[in-house]
Amino acid sequence: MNSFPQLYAILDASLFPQAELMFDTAEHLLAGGITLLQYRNKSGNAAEMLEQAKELKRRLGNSVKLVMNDRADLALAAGFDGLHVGQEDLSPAGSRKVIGECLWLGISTHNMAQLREADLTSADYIAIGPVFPTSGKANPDPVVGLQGVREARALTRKPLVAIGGINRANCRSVIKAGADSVAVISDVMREPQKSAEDFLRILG
Ligand code: TZP
Ligand code: MG
Repeated sequence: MNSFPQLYAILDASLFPQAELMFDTAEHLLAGGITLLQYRNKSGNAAEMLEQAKELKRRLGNSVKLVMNDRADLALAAGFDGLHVGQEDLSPAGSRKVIGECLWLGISTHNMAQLREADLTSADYIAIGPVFPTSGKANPDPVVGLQGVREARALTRKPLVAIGGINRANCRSVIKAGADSVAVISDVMREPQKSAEDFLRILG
């Protein structure tokens, strides 16, 4: 993977009162220039998740890489480009058994021990966080700060995605600390097109 997208937008289904608003947001993010998007739904049932994922793919076409959170089966069923797993989901090896070698596989880590372990797997990228305090996740792990990003950078050559409390005001500091990419939920929600444009301009 030569150049990993610097902006990794995440659509969290729980933040949208209606799915239509989520699809609209996705289209605005696309207009704003995003090339990597994760669909995250912690409370939907499988049927609903698959329908929403397929609709995202229909609307975003092939210009955006689509990553499914947690669910290897739905990543395949929806024709997504990748899967993102956490520490309590299928292991990277287990995930690969389901998704094969072609899809991107990302894994979340929250400390250096987890990061070292993830580095030894077939993951295509590693996420580290939360970097800053966040309201985007229930029961977040302790913040790792910019220092955590620096330490993570020193421990892996895989693409490093920073997550947690990242916004337009602080994203440069995160990239400067060594992240290849910033993953963002809240700060791409309210004005998605402008926000994506802002991020890409600030980081570019
Ligand atoms: N994992 C670590 S922090 C986080 C996740 C899913 C939430 C990020 O949300 P926000 O709004 O960008 O802080
Ligand atoms: Mg997970």
